[in-house]
Amino acid sequence: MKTIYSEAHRLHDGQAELIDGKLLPCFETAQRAEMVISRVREVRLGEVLPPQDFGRKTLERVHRASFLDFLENAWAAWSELGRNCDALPVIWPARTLRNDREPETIDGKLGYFALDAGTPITAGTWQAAKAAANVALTGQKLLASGARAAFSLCRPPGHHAGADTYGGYCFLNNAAIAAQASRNDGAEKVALLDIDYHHGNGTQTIFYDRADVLVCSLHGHPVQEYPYFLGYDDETGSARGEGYNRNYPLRWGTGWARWSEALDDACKHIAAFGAEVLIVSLGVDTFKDDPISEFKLDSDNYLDIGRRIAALGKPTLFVMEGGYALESIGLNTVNVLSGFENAA
Ligand code: Q9C
Ligand code: ZN
Repeated sequence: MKTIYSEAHRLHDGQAELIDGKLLPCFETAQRAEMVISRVREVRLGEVLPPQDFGRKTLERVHRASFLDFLENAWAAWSELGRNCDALPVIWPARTLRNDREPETIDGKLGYFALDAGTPITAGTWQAAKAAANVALTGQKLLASGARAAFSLCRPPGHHAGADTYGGYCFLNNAAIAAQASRNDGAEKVALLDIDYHHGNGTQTIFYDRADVLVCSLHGHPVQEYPYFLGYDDETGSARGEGYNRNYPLRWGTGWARWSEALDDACKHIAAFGAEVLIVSLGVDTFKDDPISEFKLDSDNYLDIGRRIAALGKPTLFVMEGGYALESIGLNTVNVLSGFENAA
């Protein structure tokens, strides 16, 4: 399987995130992607290709234009104020406040578009986020021209980003952008399987009222886990999209037995849906030693995940999402891909 990778991810290099009441070093680091690409090379998974540039129009099929303008200009506006640390928000439009007016100044804009204070914007964030979207789109193009599978090694990740929101270390929703591109290239039905530890709130909301993109997500239960305010199992879609969103919220401590049962159920629905293309939001923060997560999968389980996904028999694009256990992120991620290839 081919991997698409861009070194431009290094341009996004956050110093600190607000976590446990403290500004601590970011968990989402450049080293993550370096560990994954070195494992891809070590096992000779296949060729490693740079992304092509698909331009802003492709992004606008998923994201609001004013949001893209914000991401493009946020660092300049922030640094113009003489601030040389990362940009983080300090207030949000919570209940009782208006969320229909975008403020003019940067502190207002940050709160308007951000989900959390864990997602710093740095000088190179926009360049890196665009490159990650192009990495996803280049993988999608390989499928459109007949490849059985591809691995888009995206960084920063994407599944928490909505049409006009960023957060959870995500800026542009790489998987959603690829899913939409598949639709525009002629696939009538696209399935999106999100196996990152966290609920893919951005992906869910982007496709929530649509019947052409089925979204299934396995994740930490929102009563216990980030992003807390979405991801329950009664969120099944709206309007024409009713029945085309499926959530599998799982409690802290979930191990392979319960997790794989949920995966099999999601796969059954994807098979019944009759998707022409499968996009997998591939996070490996479900790992037992992940520093911010509470599931208990081990490294061999990832081989099994790959095999089960391969059994669907669909053209499959793997899009990198989370995973923060640096020493194991390469092994676990590539195990999914090897498990898929050895079964396919
Ligand atoms: N106490 C992804 O995996 N912080 N994003 C959670 C936990 C945000 C993770 C704090 C985690 C976002 C792509
Ligand atoms: Zn995650």
